[in-house]
Amino acid sequence: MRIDQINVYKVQLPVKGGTYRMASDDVDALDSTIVEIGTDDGLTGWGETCPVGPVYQPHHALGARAAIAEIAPGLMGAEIASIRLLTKCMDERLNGHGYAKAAFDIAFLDVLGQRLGVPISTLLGGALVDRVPAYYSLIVGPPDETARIAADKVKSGYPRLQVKISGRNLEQDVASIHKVWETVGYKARLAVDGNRGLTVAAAIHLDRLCHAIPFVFEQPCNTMDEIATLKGRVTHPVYLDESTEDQNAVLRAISLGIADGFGFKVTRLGGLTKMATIRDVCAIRSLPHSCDDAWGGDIIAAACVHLGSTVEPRRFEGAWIAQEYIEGHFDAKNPIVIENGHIAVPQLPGLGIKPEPGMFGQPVATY
Ligand code: 0XW
Ligand code: MG
Repeated sequence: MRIDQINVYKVQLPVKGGTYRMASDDVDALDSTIVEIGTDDGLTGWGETCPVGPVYQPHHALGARAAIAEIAPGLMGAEIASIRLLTKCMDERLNGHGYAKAAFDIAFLDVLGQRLGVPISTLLGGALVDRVPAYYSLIVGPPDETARIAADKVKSGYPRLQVKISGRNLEQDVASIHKVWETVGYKARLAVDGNRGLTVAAAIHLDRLCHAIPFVFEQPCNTMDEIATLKGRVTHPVYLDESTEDQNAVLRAISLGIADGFGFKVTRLGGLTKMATIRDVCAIRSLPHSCDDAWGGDIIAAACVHLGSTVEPRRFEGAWIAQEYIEGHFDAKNPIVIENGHIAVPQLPGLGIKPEPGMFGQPVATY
């Protein structure tokens, strides 16, 4: 089963319902890169990588396509059997650029799953559940409005909420956290996400001003080194998100003892295969984590859900997918949807979703 064609598509995903507002950036439309791999025995596999704008983390939509252009010719004719060999082949063409390689990794697993007649979750070690919890991310907004949406989302079944903060004065951030807590209480677990935006001083102040509210403090400051200085100075558990730039960064954070958990992004860690390794490392240290990506349609959503289903539920912080912000689906027959705050794990072979033929238009590159 050899690769005989690779198509690359550029897909514009406008944000449904208005601007998505974070500390680092406001986004209105995202540029997703999709790869379609064809094999000589007629199978097709899909992968996707979609940075949430150019500022959130060091990923760039055009960079993804440039990296894919470097890698793709070297994959032509390659056998889809050993993911390790395919990874080696990609690494020999291009150093780094894990978020672009991730799209191929997902597509390889999609093909392999179809070939073997099993869902990707089985290739990743096996699902423990048939649906995974999602979480809802409350964008930076006025405290009352944030609390109102929080109540709504808890009513619709979300077991976890992430309150985005920063990029404004501390008083408003503290008010948002208090209002959400007063409104939802223990009905949902809470994360407060600084998206790299706070100084160490602001993070310490915020921690003290919200000391009795049980939340995990996600990526409060820009760098891992700044976050390391919070150890012993804040009372809330600290999670790393953007700082987990690759597998080595995760190992560093664990060995320094500065992370109580993680917000993981599949593409940032280099794909499902690399993230499965990190999942197992986290299991050794009983560390909780999510399985998300920064943005993307049904392909990336399916990938997150497959991996999420293999994580021990007591440590699983949920899968964030962009479905609430995207009009329609890539696969109208088997869409990845959040129902009652949870997402069913696809049961069909491979990813379990197939984009409608022709829906992405003409490829921007074909090999
Ligand atoms: C909530 N997310 C998973 C979606 C946005 O891309 C940001 C991200 C995060 O937790 O930082
Ligand atoms: Mg985050």
